[in-house]
Amino acid sequence: MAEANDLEQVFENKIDAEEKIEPKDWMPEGYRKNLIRQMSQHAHSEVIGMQPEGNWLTRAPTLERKSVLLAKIQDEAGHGLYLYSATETLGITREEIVQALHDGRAKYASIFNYPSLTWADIGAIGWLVDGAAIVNQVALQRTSYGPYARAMVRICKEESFHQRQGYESIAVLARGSAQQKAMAQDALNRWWWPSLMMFGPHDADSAHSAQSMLWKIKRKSNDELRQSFVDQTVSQAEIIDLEIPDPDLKWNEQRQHFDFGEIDWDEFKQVINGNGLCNRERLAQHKKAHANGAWVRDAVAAYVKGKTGESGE
Ligand code: FAQ
Repeated sequence: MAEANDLEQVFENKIDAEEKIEPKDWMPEGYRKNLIRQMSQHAHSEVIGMQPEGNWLTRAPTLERKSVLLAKIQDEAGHGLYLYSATETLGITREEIVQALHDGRAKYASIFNYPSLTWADIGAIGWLVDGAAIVNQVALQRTSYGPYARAMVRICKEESFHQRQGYESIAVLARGSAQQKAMAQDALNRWWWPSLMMFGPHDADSAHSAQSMLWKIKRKSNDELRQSFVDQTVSQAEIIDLEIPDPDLKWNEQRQHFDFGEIDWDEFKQVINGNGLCNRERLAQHKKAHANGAWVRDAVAAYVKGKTGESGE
């Protein structure tokens, strides 16, 4: 018992001293489980997030736009892979992680359950969805678990390029013909509120936040991050002469932040519980792609076994 207390104390001291917790370090079971939950969901988001963008690959308006979009989508796959690998350092297999997604036990970001209806949506995803993701991920570079923090450093660099290419793409539409501008505005109208939902419930309603903040898994709360995103995005919309679809949005001199309207939390709950516009389609597509890739996993396992005599699974 004394030994367990000592281990706990060493862990707490490291957290207090801003030292990273590494895979071989002792950690409380709750810390490990919470990290597996958040990191695997983050990985799933990166991978499922490829679907709404992939929808426009064959219809990108120019070869250059297509190349950029293809590179971006491949980056997202890479982010998923770093994050799956980082999650595996916590003692769970890739197979178990993917199974949890397929069984509906693991979530992925609500935003990817909305459809990408027009080319302007691709700009909006880069500008708003990657923009929101970066705000969160910059804070996560200082998360207490070493492999997660290190994965975030590279991911943030790439997301930053994604955000800029999305903003540039929607800016071109916004200063184009009246029809193109209307398409850009329509995309902003549809993606704004789901982007704010990406930060999760209000702090007071967030099941995991208090403990995650104590363990320094999360460095900023859901509401703090959401506020930063709103504050930085309002002027970006102004520059390209698009209007944020929120009549309650206004600068608050006293708080030195923008006030903004209330999110439709019923819609949020519906989406995270599997009833959004595209939940079924996204999961079905993932299951299909996973089944189609079984031969690759089998071939790798057979190759590793042939080389080492060990099972490659
Ligand atoms: N969607 O107690 P909290 C990207 C769930 S990457 C779905 O506040 P927590 C790149 C939450 O899991 C975007 N579920 O939870 C890209 C929990 O349910 P559980 C992904 C949500 O973990 C761009 C319950 O509600 N980024 O976009 C959402 O402390 C373009 C209670 O919530 C990350 O995942 C939601 N929005 O805080 C790719 C960042 N919000 O698990 C392609 C890492 C909450 O008990 C194209 N994750 N829930 O069943 C985080 O920072 C946190 O997990 C939060 C939620 C902030 C998302």
